[in-house]
Amino acid sequence: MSNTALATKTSLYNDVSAALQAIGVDPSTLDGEIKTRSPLTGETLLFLPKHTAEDVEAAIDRADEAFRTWRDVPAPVRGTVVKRWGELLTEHKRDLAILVQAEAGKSISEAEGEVQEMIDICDFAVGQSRMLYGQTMPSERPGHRLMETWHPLGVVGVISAFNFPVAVYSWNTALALICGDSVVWKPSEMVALSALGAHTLLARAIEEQDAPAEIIQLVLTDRYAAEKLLDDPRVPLISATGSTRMGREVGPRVAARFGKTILELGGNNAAIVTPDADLDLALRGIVFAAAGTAGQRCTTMRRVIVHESIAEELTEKLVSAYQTLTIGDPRDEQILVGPLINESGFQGMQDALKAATEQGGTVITGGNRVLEDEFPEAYYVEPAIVTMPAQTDIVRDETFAPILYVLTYSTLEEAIALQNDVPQGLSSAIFTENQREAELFVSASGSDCGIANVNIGTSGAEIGGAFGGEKETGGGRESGSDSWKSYMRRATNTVNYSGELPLAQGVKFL
Ligand code: UN1
Repeated sequence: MSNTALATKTSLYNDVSAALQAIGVDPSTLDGEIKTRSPLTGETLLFLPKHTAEDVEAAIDRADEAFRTWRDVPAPVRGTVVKRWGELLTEHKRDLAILVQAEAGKSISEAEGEVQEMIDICDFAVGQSRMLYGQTMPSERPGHRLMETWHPLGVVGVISAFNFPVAVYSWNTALALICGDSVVWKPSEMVALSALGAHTLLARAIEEQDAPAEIIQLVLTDRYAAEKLLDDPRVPLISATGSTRMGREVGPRVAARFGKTILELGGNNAAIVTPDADLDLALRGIVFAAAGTAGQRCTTMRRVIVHESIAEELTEKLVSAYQTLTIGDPRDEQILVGPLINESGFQGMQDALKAATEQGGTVITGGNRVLEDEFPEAYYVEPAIVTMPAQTDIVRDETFAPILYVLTYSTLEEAIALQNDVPQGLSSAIFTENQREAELFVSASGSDCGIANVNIGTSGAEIGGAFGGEKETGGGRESGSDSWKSYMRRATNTVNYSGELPLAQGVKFL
């Protein structure tokens, strides 16, 4: 089907076309098998070409070839490409946010926030390009130097999910590029236009800086063609964001050929609210983390573990706050909660609510589909709060929708045990003004997650820290801190300038 055959040109279509054009993509040139659909209205936006398995292979060929030039470009020079990308993203922040909103259904503030994460990681990576430090260690032998050097790794395969269509790509790509790697990106097909937008701006930055054009490759395809990336030994690192189910396939498959992975999989993030919490602050932190982005972040708060003495008060406050949430098409800037991505997201939420009820829970607010008459093809829901008598199976599962389970506790040790007793280990939080409680939570015997916060919610991490989690979340770390090391290989060098040949450990030979 051709784009010109689309019967009606709605205002959404026009906004998306204008944003694409501003970014440098002419929508009339797009055509093909990938159909992009907006969760805002359910309408089809545009068709894009779909790459085959052979195309993926050819993309790997080109990226591998370009890597051989790129790896020898000095890292601070590589940084200028990322610097320019950051400038272009700043210039086109609104345009890219319009695409993200159209395809992922976010409020414009959250969509712009996602582009801001890209700009931030570009800044970070530019600085890091001058700080790819290796250490020098004292050698045990006279006249010897012992040191380590960090070298580019090769082609990095980035697999990203629908809910953060562009930011997660940028965390990986800004670092991979300054580290001297090339990148093949397989975004979720559901957000192909956002991907094309982000890719086009980076391609322009690369061209303007006279860097090799082929260091970035965008493959728009399904998971089957993308399997080429998993199996190709020329792709030493796969960074994959998505479900635990996906990670269970990707991890062992890449490991079977001794490839490395950065896995960012499911989260089942909780907040503990203690009797010493500032309840109004906790309330705001919980509502944003639980209902924001319609519950479709991997960092979304899915559980509140509240002390029994304040459970009733907090629950009442939460229910009142949920009543004030504006739900609907987030092109209206007053709207806080947009749609679920699609029908299967909606079905998943309904199934989870049913299971929760069967397992003894009570839905105390929300859970219903709304605006069905206005948008029969889109899935808007009231965020739900469900009180649970215990941490049953459904609570231990990640449902990618706005369901907040409320559990109670009597001792902090019990609360921490509950918080940790799920298969996932991404993000966590405690709300308390009591330093002992806060310190215990962030200590070795506290939260077992990759992210453990005090007096803020579980979502909305800054790029400066390492992002990722433990257990079924996959163990990967990307974004800030020293995550760049995952995109490089370390060589240990012993240099002998003594003219003698003393052996290590005092070994004598010849
Ligand atoms: C994700 O949901 O995949 O911490 C990423 C956050 C955002 C990133 C979420 N900075 O919520």
